[in-house]
Amino acid sequence: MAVERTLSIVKPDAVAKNVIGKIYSRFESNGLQIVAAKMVQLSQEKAEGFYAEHKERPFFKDLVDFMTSGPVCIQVLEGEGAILKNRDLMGATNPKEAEAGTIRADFAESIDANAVHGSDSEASAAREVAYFFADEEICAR
Ligand code: RTP
Ligand code: MG
Repeated sequence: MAVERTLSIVKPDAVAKNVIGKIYSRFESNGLQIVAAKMVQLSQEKAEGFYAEHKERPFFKDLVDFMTSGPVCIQVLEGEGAILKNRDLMGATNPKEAEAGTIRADFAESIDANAVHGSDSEASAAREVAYFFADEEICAR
């Protein structure tokens, strides 16, 4: 399987719950390496641009309000099959439907406050990594 990079975000609810380390630990113990990381307070404009694919959806405003409600941790994860592996570790979008042992089952409260984001395809991973990180901010391992 190819080594991939994917974009991950620990969302404001999980940062507020003080579980950044527990979430990072899930990545590290499942063969994913953190090759870039930063904590930021997203502006409305930055959050809207990030979730542009959802701008016509009824939940768009709530999503942007939530993502700007507090700091987030943004990281690039690298590893074999990293994109799908991260999505598997995250669990379903709605934590009520997420499999036991997944990040969302263990740390998320609701479909809005669902603890983590992860790129959902090779194309979105490439776009999302470049949206938040310059090449020189990613540390090859
Ligand atoms: P994410 O992009 O944050 O990793 O989440 P995802 O791929 O699992 O879900 P996606 O369909 O991309 O939706 C982005 C975020 O919008 C919120 N959402 N709310 N009320 C709803 O029906 C609804 N659907 C999606 C969720 O917070 C989701 O993470
Ligand atoms: Mg998504």
